[in-house]
This record gives sequence, C-alpha cells and structure tokens, in this order.
Amino acid sequence: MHSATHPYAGLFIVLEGGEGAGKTTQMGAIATWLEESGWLAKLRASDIDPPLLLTREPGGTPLGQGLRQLLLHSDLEIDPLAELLLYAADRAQHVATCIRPQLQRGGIVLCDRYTASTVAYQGYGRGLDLQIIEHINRIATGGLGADVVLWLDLPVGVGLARTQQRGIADRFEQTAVAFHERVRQGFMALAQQGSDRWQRIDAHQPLDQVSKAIQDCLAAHLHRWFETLKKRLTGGDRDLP
Ligand code: T5A
Repeated sequence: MHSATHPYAGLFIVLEGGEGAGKTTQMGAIATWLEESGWLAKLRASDIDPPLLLTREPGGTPLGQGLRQLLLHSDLEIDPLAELLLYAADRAQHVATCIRPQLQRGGIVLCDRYTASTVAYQGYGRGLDLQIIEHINRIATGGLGADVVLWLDLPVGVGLARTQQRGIADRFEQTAVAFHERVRQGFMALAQQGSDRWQRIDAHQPLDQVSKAIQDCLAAHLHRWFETLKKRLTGGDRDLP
C-alpha cells in the first residue's frame, strides 16, 4: 500500500543512522541499483524528470549548504535550541524547494537523514523536549513524512571508528560516546514505535551484504508503489492535490 504520509505520487525514501553507519555509501549503491534494475528507465518512460533526486540534510539546498557549514564546521558556540531551529530552517527550505516538488512530479526522493535525526540527536542526544521537536518537525515539513525509513544500525564504537579513519572530525563526531549511545537509543525508540515504514538494517556487515538487505527491502516497496503510480498517471492526477 502506498503510504499516507504524503499525498503525492512520488516515493520518499530516507536513510537514517548514527555516525559512520554507511548512509552516504549506500545512497550511491541504491542509485546504481535503481538504474541497473530498470526502475529509473520506467520512470523516464513515464516522463518523470528527473526520476531520482539524491539529497541530504543538512545541506540539500544552497541555503542549506550555508547552514551545514555553520552547524558542522564552524567554531561558533551554538545553543541546543538554536541548533534545533537551524536544522528546522534547513528542512523547511529543503522540503519546499526540493522534496515536495520532486514528489509532486512522481519521482523518487532518496534522502540522507530527515526528521528522525532531529528526534535522535537534538531530542535523545541533547535532551530537548520531544514534543517540541515533534511540533517543530511538523512545522518544517508541513507534515510531509517518508514512505520508507531505512535505519542503518550498528554499534556506536564501530561507526565512530569508521569516521575517525577519515581524519578531521565535525562537531558531532567530536562529541562524547555517551551522546552517540543516546542517539542510537533514540533511533531504536522510533523504530519500536511500530511504524511499518521503518526497517532496521544491520549495518555492521560487509558493504555488499548491507546493500543486498536494502535492495530486498526496497524491491517490495517499489513494486507496490509503481502499480499505484501507474494508476495515478492514467487518471492524470500526478500533481494532485
Ligand atoms: N544532524 C542531522 C542533527 O543533529 N540533526 C538533524 O536534524 C540532522 C538532519 C550530519 C550531522 O548532522 C547531525 C547528524 C550528523 O552528525 P554528516 O556529515 O551528514 O553530518 O554526517 P553523517 O550523516 O553521519 O555522515 P557520515 O559520513 O559520518 O556517515 P555515513 O554517511 O553514515 O557513512 P559513510 O557512508 O560516509 O561511511 C563512513 C566510512 O565507513 C566506511 C565508508 O567507506 C567510509 O569510510 N563504510 C564501511 N566500512 C566497512 N563496512 C561497511 N559496511 C561500511 N559502510 C561504510
């Protein structure tokens, strides 16, 4: 069944997880698989252009790139509430100018982090009130939720060790391990809230096994979604409401 988390014809897939979980790596692998397995060709044949939007938070828009620089790579002291609102500003711009238009076109959005990251990092990690976060997430997104959330889960120490091999650490990678343990608890709590849109992927496996688990999960979603999309296109309501 096509999810009721947004009214548009497109498919919204989000990758979530802690530091070094492999999201960026798997985004590329998913894009290649979508091309090679013919899904993007099917969308092009239906005049959906572009068929796939690869994006991320923070930083999926020109405004977001400036915010990302402030949030992750500046020496400025940022109060937790100000941090929350900066992520929300990044998201509001991203949804309005990138995500919603792509879903209205009937295309696929593949996004590295979304609202769950705010719950996990600013809520469980920083300790901000979860109801306030939920409210701000709703304002920033206009209620637009993902159809599929792939949570790449692995032990905190393993993820941080992967990022440390890269050299220079950003603001969050420098934060204490206890913070990242709380973040993982946050993702776990969201996954346990029972939404069938959430799928835990064991990210502590070799790359190709992680990719295979993701593909198995997405294949089922894509088949169901494409059947619905075809009906909508035939009925001419791709852009509605
Ligand atoms: N944030 C974000 C908030 O606090 N609130 C919010 O609302 C939002 C949206 C974003 C930061 O902002 C925070 C969370 C983050 O701290 P970012 O740079 O986008 O910053 O950080 P990450 O999303 O964490 O990106 P990372 O690059 O750190 O992690 P990835 O993308 O999950 O991992 P990836 O693919 O870069 O892989 C890391 C390394 O591991 C290797 C890769 O080759 C790479 O070297 N690797 C593996 N090695 C072995 N086995 C595997 N299976 C591997 N998969 C990847």
